[in-house]
Amino acid sequence: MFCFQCQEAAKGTGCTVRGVCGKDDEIAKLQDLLMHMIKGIGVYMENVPADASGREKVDYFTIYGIFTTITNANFDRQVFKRLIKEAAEKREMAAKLAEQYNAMPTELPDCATWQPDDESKFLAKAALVGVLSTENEDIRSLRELVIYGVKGIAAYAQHAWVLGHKDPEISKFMHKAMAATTKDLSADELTGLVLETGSNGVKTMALLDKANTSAYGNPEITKVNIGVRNNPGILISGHDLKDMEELLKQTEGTGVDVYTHSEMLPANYYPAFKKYDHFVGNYGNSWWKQDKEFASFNGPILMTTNCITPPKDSYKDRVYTTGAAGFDGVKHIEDSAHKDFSAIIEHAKKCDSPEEIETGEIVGGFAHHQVMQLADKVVDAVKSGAINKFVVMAGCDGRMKSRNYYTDFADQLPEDNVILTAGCAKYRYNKLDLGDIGGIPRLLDAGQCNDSYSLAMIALKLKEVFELEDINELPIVYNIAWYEQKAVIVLLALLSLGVKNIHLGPTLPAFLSPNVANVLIEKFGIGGISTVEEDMKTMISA
Ligand code: FS2
Ligand code: SF4
Repeated sequence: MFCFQCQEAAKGTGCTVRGVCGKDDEIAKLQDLLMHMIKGIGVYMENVPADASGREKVDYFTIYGIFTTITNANFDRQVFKRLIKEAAEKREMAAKLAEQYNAMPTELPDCATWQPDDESKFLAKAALVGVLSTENEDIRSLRELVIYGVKGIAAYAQHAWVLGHKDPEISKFMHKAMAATTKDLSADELTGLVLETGSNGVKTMALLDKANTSAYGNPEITKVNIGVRNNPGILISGHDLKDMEELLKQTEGTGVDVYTHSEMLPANYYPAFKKYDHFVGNYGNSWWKQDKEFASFNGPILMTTNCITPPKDSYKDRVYTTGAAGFDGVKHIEDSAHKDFSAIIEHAKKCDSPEEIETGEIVGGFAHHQVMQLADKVVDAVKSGAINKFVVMAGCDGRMKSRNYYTDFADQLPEDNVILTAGCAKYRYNKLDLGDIGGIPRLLDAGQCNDSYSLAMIALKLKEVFELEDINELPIVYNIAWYEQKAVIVLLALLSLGVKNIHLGPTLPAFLSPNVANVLIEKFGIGGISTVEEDMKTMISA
């Protein structure tokens, strides 16, 4: 196996024996083969018109299939074997569409023709089509940068899709991007595609924002309880708000409480969810602490998406997955318009109530609509100098010790700085007492990683209010923490909006070759991080 798609890639170069995430050689290879098959679908679909009838099944398969390969989403080898075979059926449908719409490709690469009819050949085939099959390291780097951006798009598009918000133009782009990685494109052409991926990321995050807010209302300032009650509970994690809705509805009146974990925390900010009395609050911290927190929660846990870590035996029988998430030997709730969570609810009734690990409250809910309500106050604070800088610290959390940097950085920021955050990166500092500036909290949490879209909207609004030509003239510093591919699309989205001088940490991606990293540094001023003291001088005091 070879995988270098996340920030924890072994030795900063790539996992070759077993993933730091727990992905083994077989699963890594099956994921590579699935991606190969999906590229084949892209080859047929890239020129099929967006309004072609009959494309939805193919589009959704591509979105869903790619999503399963994102870091920490799915570790179930049977799922990948099934998806690889299903990909051949969808590729057949794609070929028919291409024929029907006069969009047949002139060349058919291996991914468009290879047939997965013998399971015993999957691993040998996978070994030929993985990341390292592109020999030139710069082309490999650019291709994978596009692919990882598309993985982020797939995750967000899938969430929007299940809420009934679909954009065939985004699907068309995904097919085009996947197909492009099979072609002999120059580094310049691929760099152009990287930016196009970013602008499609903006479109997808906007689509998901619309899907979430039209279904559940606009997030609003909320105090979230981080303590526990005495009833049995279900802990829900991941990013899928539709699952959240179904779970809350189905648990109502059962005597079972619901708590969020990690990236599901922002569900607490939505009016449609706040109305449920048995929705208690948030339990625990970000994804990588789940081994301890799932153990002490005592009740069943529903993983709706990433990030899953290999479950410990002490709680494995209490874990359920659904949607694109999966793990060998863990119970899976099948997809349907209205998922049936009764098994988890019955399970919860037999469990002890959660063990208290914290008490108190945290505050969040500062997505774009809520911040716009405070716009006058914010603008006045900037004009008067009460707010000197905004520091965007969105992104992901992770296991590495070096991420303590973000706690220290937040803690040491001058008191006239306001942090804008989204994603699970916030757990490094959301329990610090950072105070407020004239009633505006110094930590504004917009929501999940996809709600980084809100942070971009806030920046664009400020640019308009202050009548600036360039978004980079704003007093905003970007110090983003990344871990997996959704952070890659957030980064590319910001680049496509013209944001420069983003700092990315705790380390730069292993998949950036030195030359590609240089292009990003020269063209966009991307930089890494150093020590808190040094970065305070260069990012904040400068
Ligand atoms: Fe955090 Fe993990 Fe949100 Fe990422 S829960 S690192 O996949 O998507 O952010
Ligand atoms: Fe390694 Fe990350 Fe790939 Fe897992 S997802 S195998 S940790 S690079």
